[in-house]
Amino acid sequence: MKISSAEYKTRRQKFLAQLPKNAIAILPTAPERHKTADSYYDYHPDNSFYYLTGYDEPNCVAVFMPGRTEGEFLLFNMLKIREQEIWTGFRVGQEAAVSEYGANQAFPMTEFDQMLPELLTGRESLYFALGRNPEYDQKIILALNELRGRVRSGVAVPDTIINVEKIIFEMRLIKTEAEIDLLRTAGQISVGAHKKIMKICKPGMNEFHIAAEIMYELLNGGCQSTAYGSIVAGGENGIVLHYQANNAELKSGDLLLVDAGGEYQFYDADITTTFPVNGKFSTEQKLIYDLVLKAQHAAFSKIKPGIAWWTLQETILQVFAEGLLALGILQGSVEKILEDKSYFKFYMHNSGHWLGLDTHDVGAYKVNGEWRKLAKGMVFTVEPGLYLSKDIPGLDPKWHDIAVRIEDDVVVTESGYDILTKGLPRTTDEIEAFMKG
Ligand SMILES: [Mn+2]
Repeated sequence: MKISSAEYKTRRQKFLAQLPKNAIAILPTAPERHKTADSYYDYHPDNSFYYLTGYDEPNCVAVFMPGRTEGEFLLFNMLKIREQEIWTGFRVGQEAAVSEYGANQAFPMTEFDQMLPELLTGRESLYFALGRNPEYDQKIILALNELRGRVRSGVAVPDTIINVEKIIFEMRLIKTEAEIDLLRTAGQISVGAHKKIMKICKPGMNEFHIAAEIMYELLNGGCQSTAYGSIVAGGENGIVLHYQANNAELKSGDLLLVDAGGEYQFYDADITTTFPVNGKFSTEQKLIYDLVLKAQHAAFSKIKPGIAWWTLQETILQVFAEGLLALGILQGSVEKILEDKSYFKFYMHNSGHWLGLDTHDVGAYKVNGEWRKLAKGMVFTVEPGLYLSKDIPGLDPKWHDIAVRIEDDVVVTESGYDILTKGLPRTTDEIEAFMKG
């Protein structure tokens, strides 16, 4: 299962159709990041560059020029040099950039700087993400300056620079069937990893044992990496929303909150499970867990095309306000709690985020000042949570350090939604039975 070259071609056509006739778009991929003088961090291409090209090698740049007779899509990439391939692996080279990746023309990266002024000549606007890649900012500035020095000889220079990502981010927000397949695969491999850790978790283990087991299951399932740094947070560590230390001992009587997912062919999964370290919820843990699960289900039930994004958060807040009031954790009335936001000390984040090539995927949440309406093909997380820190003044000690988040990934369908991360034990009964069995 792979995104086909035909789909990449369709994406490029849609992108090109949104560029003015006399524009040029320049999209470098992400730079390699040095770890030491002669070693690098794992390479990850720029996601918007990858979205339009399917090309994952470093040191390349895509150029789009609507209406150009020699072709509208140019790729500058690394030379295929046998001696270097022996050290760092296969390279596509210029020939295959055309035959396999659909470039109209491909040139060695070494020629980019020299060709750039000529490519910019006669183009009125430049679509480029300034500030994203300082090396390319510099190249662009140098080329523009060189051209400006030649204006007296009648050379036309782009006089506006427009952020190219705006177009691509909107495209990336609506997923195709092939993308949804990959997101579902990422989701299902990640579900397997979460089930595995629920099975093996025992008091006395360390958070890093769980983190290691997740990594193993994800890679063994075919993921290229984790989608983001796994959060494995026992007991009070669960209060820290982006806890990354993952090095504390897991204690009987504590909950374990695990927020982890895999990246599969560059598409991400994002799942949070919360379960008791010893396999049995306490009365208070169960009450809070049930409330969070209820909020998640309430949010799910709203998902369909046409619903405003913020409806999901409003739904969660309503359930939390009612529930925290009923449990005696908050006082007053539901209206007052929602009005004065007193829930905020227990729930301080949003209902979720877009999901795709990025875990916190791109695309605006508001359009013309209004919350975006959901549409078929949008993929996002639904992740309500309650974090009952012992540091919250006036909180009855019986609730101290109960942290619960429940997170799944969903896709909006024609008439509703589909959960991409199906298959996890989710109710407290299901979790207890699963951990025992
Ligand atoms: Mn998330």
